[in-house]
Parts: sequence; C-alpha cells; structure tokens
Amino acid sequence: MILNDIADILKRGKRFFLASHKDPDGDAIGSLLALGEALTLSGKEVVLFNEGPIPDSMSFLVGIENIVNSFNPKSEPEFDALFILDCGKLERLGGNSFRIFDIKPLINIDHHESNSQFGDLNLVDANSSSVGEIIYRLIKLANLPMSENIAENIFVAIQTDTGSFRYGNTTKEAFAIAGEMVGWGVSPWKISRKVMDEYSLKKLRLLELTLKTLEICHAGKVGLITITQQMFSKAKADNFDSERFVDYPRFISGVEIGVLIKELGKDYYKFSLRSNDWVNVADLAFHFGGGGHPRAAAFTKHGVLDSVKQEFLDKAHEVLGNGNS
Ligand SMILES: [Mn+2]
Repeated sequence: MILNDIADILKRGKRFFLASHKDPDGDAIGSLLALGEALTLSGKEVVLFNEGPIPDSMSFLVGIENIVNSFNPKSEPEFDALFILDCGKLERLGGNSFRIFDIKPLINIDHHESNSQFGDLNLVDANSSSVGEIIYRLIKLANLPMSENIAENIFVAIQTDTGSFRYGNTTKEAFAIAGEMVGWGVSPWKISRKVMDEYSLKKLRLLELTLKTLEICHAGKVGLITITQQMFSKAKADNFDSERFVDYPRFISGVEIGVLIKELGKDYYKFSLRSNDWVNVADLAFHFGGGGHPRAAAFTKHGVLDSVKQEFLDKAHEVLGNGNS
C-alpha cells in the first residue's frame, strides 16, 4: 500500500525536501510545518519550501520562519525524496520551483480529486478533509514523534480546509484527529481567532467595496462578486485580504454557485467557485483549465471582463440546466 511505502521512505531517509503550493492556505502551511517538525524531531534534515507570500494570519505558527521561498538544490547535498503537498497539479508550486524537480523520488501527497498524478509515488486521497489529515496518518505509520507544535499545525490544516468544521469534507475522522490534537494542547479558540476570524480594517473596507458589485444571475442560482485591482488599492488591501469573500454570494438563500472574480492583471481574471448542494464546481473549473474540489474550485482566464464573465455564465447555465433542482 502506497501509505506504507511512503512511511518507509520517511523512516529510512535522512534528508528531505518538502514543498507546498504558492499563495498558501492553512493546509499548505500546516502540512508543511507538521511533517517538517516531525522529521526534524526524529533527527532528520529537512528543507521547507513555499514560494509564498505567506499570509499574516499564519505568522504565529512556530517554525514559519524556516520556510524558504527560493532554493538551488545543485548547491546542496543530495535529498532522499521530494514531497509535494496539497498541489492538484505541479504548476501550483509556482514559477520559481522548477529547480527542485531534479530531486527524486517525487512524492505527491494530495486530496484533490482532480490531481494529475504527477509524482513517482502518488498518495491522493480525495476522502481526506485535508493534506494535514494524511500527514497525521503518515506520522503515525512511520512512528515519527508528535508534539504540541505539530498538533497545532495539523489542527490549522484541518480547520481551514473544512471551513472551521462546516464543509461537506468534515468527517468523523477529521473531528477525531482534530480532537486528538486538542489533547496535545491545541486551543481551538486561539487558532480560530488568528486564522479564521481576525479581520484587518483594510479587509473590511475591501469587503465593503466588493459587496457593492454583487450580481444575481440564472434565476437566483448564481451569485457573483468582483474585485478589481483598483478596489485593492482603494482599500490599501492585499491579495490575502480577499480570502473567503467567495463565501458571501454562496451564503444567499437560493444560490447554488457562489463566484468571486478577481482581477489579477490587465484582462486577466481568477474565478473562485463555491457550491452549496449539488453542482460539482471542480468539473466547471476543469472546463476552463482549472481544478479543485466538488464544492470549492478555481480557474484563471485571459480576456475582457464582460466576455470572460459571460462565457462562464453560459457554461454555468448549461450545468444548472442539467441538474434536477
Ligand atoms: Mn488542502
């Protein structure tokens, strides 16, 4: 079984390179730090890589300062394996990451159903709430140590990817592991406040501007908000301040698909998609070259706003029409 093979590599190896996706969320950072700390505590060497930028909301995590955002493995001793965490496809690592691909074997650990199986070994479990949950299993299986810091990182990974234990991926297993982490001394209140609830004033200002753009389409089944670069400057906000804004259109009763369109550059947009009950937004995103989970997915698209929006709405109409609701 693949989990055992990877646990063996962790037990036998001495030096590992661990990486997770660009513009990281709590799962990308929590999983990276948790596995890194477990390996370090058992006397192994690790390099932790994330292209960044790392959100302020995670700056309190112990060990966050050890994460590097650039690296040249050619100037370093050999590694026993390269672990890539929480990436549905290799490109999610970011543009500066190609240098690390010489490290073999490449071990792909993920929970996105759409994962492209890019590793030499692929541990992709779409039934896991988060990669943090898979890391927990690996730590146990490889007999790596547990600590309060590791527990905190695993808790952050599970909490963020389940939307504070609310989304459809909030399983009995997710609760059980999170419960065990609380047993290690993790404070759910502290983590919630820091990672989920703490809004800067600029974030609230940005939300104020964004909510004014709300559009309701397709007989109330699609709710759509848009953020432009101009709004970011006006609110003096940065990219991370718009995190989870996509939930607002999804909250509206009757809405099945919530959409956040974010201007990334001139005629270049990111569509973040969420669904409530039955639309598989990963399929919808996949149609436009993106991916994700059935209830949370994203893609990017070049073009003029009105036309990229219309193209998306046409496809969404088709998908909604095929449903039974
Ligand atoms: Mn994840």
